[in-house]
Amino acid sequence: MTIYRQTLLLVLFSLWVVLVASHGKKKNMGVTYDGRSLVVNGKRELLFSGSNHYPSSTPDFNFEGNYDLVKFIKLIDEMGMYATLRLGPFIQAEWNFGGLPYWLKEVNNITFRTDNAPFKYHMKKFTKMIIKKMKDDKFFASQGGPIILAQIENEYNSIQRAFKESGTEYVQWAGNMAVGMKTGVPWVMCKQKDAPDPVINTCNGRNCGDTFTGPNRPNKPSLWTENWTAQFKRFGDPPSMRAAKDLAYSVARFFSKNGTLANYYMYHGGTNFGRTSSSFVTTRYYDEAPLDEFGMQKDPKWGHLRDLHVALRLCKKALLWGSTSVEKLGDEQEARIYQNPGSHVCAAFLCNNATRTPATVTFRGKEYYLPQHSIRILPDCKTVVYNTQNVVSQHNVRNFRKSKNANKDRKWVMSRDVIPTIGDCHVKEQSTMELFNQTNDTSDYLWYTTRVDLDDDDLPMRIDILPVLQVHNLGHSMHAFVNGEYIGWAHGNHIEKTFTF
Ligand SMILES: *[C@@H]1O[C@H](CO)[C@@H](O)[C@H](O)[C@H]1NC(C)=O
Ligand SMILES: *[C@@H]1O[C@H](CO)[C@@H](O)[C@H](O)[C@H]1NC(C)=O
Ligand SMILES: *[C@@H]1O[C@H](CO)[C@@H](O)[C@H](O)[C@H]1NC(C)=O
Ligand SMILES: *[C@@H]1O[C@H](CO)[C@@H](O)[C@H](O)[C@H]1NC(C)=O
Ligand SMILES: *[C@@H]1O[C@H](CO)[C@@H](O)[C@H](O)[C@H]1NC(C)=O
Ligand SMILES: CC(=O)N[C@H]1CO[C@H](CO)[C@@H](O)[C@@H]1O
Repeated sequence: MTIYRQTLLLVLFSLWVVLVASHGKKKNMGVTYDGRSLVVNGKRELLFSGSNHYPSSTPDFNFEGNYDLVKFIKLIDEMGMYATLRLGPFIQAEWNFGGLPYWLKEVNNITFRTDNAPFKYHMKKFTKMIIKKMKDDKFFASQGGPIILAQIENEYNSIQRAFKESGTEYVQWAGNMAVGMKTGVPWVMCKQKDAPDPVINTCNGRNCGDTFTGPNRPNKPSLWTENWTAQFKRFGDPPSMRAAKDLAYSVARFFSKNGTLANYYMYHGGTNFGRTSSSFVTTRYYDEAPLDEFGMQKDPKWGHLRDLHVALRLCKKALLWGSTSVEKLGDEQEARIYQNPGSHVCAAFLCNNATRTPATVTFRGKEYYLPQHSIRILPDCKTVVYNTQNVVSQHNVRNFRKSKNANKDRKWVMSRDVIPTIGDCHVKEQSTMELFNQTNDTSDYLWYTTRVDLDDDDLPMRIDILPVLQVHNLGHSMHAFVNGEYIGWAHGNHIEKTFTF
């Protein structure tokens, strides 16, 4: 288990364009980039990509027993897709301890994710090990394999300030360390404005078309490494949906503003098996993604995005080689145009940013009706092939039936816990010890026992006033027993973590 966590990678695979690109004869010119896009085997590319945490996938995709990353990358290659290797080692990913193994916490003098020698030692060792595994099987595009991009760290900027200069040092160190691995493919750092050259700083977010401040050098492309297709759920959360229309708007907007790669997070949801989850996160992980927990299409999201990708691909030449301009069409309406002067290559995005009101605009002598919060895509600057607000893809519903097969040999097992007395406790301390530390992250349960001797003077005189047991701890939930008798339970939630019992 520990070894597995250590090698958990977030693998993203790209769809569509990629299928075409890799069906030709393989060249291994590797991957570079310019101010427009990634340059794969010598050619600029538009890339559509979807995140998948393969260990959370349905059983026919679950390499149980070995969690075989190598096998997974091979499969991606066989399917004619590319991969982005986001190797962390801290990956967040709503996973125990963000993917870091428990033992790392016990390393002498370690401080995670900052300019700290023990942490850097282990981070480098891990990165080297993964890169070697990938190189041994010739998985990098520079070796003829499917990996076209790699990521070090993850959204570090959310904690960077707490570490002051040491945080800044660490970012530089991490970027340089990764580049030093010589993979022949570019590295990215997401949400990291100060990513050191030649590492590309990329956007994570819901509306990168409007929120991304852009690459930190003109010779780096605009890439979107995480865009929520919904939101992961925590126990007690209301249902979370992100409408297909809204998602399509954001992606179209990003591509209308120099974007050339978008990765959906998640594209395929999954299941948190066993204890593989972070606190309060539900077992069902990202079921609202275009491919649900079971790998089935969720429509219209899946179809509406497919149609969007087709429309964007029709604009490929203009997007990758055209020069950009903007034409104001109204207060909140604009056209974003990619055009090659002196050629017929031209693509336009007609955008209505008003959230409530539709508008009719005139573009190059023709009238266009733009629903509220919508983008129309015109791959020849004349013909509308796609409108983010106009969902033509069918809605589907999912039904569940009991599976005879799955329920055939089911065996239920019951076990009985012995309620320990103080004499049974292995560790005796004056204050409660940390659970994570005591169990080495092998269990979420731990008995804490204390003994309080009361004599008659301690007990209230009136029988309607009961003694109060107060437990101060940072655990998530508690079952309480007094004199071997169950007296009740209490728990916190992700917003209000503490509770009083
Ligand atoms: C840990 O830090 C202390 C105090 O800075 C130092 O004395 C000790 O040698 C360090 N231990 C290791 C294993 O680096
Ligand atoms: C897109 O890139 C061009 C240069 O290639 C630049 O002039 C323009 O400002 C960029 N647009 C946005 C929205 O970043
Ligand atoms: C579009 O509207 C949003 C909020 O309604 C605003 O934050 C954003 O700046 C607007 N973008 C443009 C290009 O007008
Ligand atoms: C728990 O943490 C303490 C202090 O950091 C350490 O000395 C001890 O070895 C840890 N316990 C286990 C079981 O690892
Ligand atoms: C946790 O790890 C420590 C040190 O490796 C070991 O002594 C202890 O027995 C382990 N405890 C559990 C509950 O696995
Ligand atoms: C993972 C990630 O970047 N998530 C972002 C998705 O978009 C929302 C809204 O912009 C952000 O709050 C999340 O951080």
